[in-house]
Amino acid sequence: MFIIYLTIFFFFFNGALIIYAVRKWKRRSDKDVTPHITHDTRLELVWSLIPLAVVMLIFFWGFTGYVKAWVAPNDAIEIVVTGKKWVWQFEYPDGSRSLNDLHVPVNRPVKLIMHSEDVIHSFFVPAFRLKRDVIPGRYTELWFTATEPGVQQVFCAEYCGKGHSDMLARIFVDSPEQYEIFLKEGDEQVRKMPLKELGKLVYENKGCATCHSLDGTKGQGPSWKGIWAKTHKGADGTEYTVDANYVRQSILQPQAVVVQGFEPIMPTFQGLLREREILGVIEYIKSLE
Ligand code: HEC
Ligand SMILES: [Cu+2]
Repeated sequence: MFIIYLTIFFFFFNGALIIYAVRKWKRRSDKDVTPHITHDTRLELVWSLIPLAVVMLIFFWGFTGYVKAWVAPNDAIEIVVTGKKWVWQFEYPDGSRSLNDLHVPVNRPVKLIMHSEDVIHSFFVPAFRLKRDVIPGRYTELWFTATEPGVQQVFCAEYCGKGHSDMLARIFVDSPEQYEIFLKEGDEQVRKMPLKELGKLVYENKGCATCHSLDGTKGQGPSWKGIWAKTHKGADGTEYTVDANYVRQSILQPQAVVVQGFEPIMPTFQGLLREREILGVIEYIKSLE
């Protein structure tokens, strides 16, 4: 606003000076002779030093704002953000983790320390006017203070492959009490939702959907359609039955048994899914005829 008012002032001030000069020194007759003028040191100093003072004021004012926008306060909560095809993973100061759902307490500065495990992603929170690249082999940072409880959408804003548009996360701005409960027990959904629905939610929100289909089509991973209680073959030909223990093992140690015809590319979800979420996935797979 300072710059706008300054600009409006000088627009009218300069305009008035021009009109005044044009009228005062108008050539009135052929006898008017334009005097030979070289310079006026006093005037030149005035029109150099005053603008210099004004732009210096704008510079330092803007610079302090810039530093404030980029350097997190010392008491900020530090959360490590990992981007990987095609999920966002968050790790909190107490070691607990979450996938695609970032919980932060309201009115506390939060600093995100971000890096990527594969290609360049970009952490974009339109509601907070925040966007920054997430790069393999280098940390980038963002910080913010969320001032209203609620849920905000996060996008990946750097094209990173087939699942790019599904690389979504949400920021839950919690009250301090809700945040403490989240750190201890997981969010409300994890604690209260019926298992089957929770499993569906895990499937949609935790990245399973980028590799596993529900309709029988083969993706990067096998479809989940109708696999419950069936006997499948592993890469080395050994047979196994899809039951609760097997599904649990597939989630925590995906490389223990690699399904025949697939690459061992499934990442482990050890520490990323809570016990109840794993039970939910089991119930959900059971329900897929
Ligand atoms: C990057 C792709 C990818 C993601 C993401 C992924 N998986 Fe997988 N998954 C695979 C592949 C590939 C296999 C087959 C090879 C293997 O068993 O390791 C597999 C196998 C499985 C199996 C065994 C299926 C069978 O027919 O025997 C289960 C169960 C499973 N995944 C569950 C999950 C769950 C739950 C999630 C989400 C929390 C998930 N996967 C996320 C790629 C993925
Ligand atoms: Cu991405």
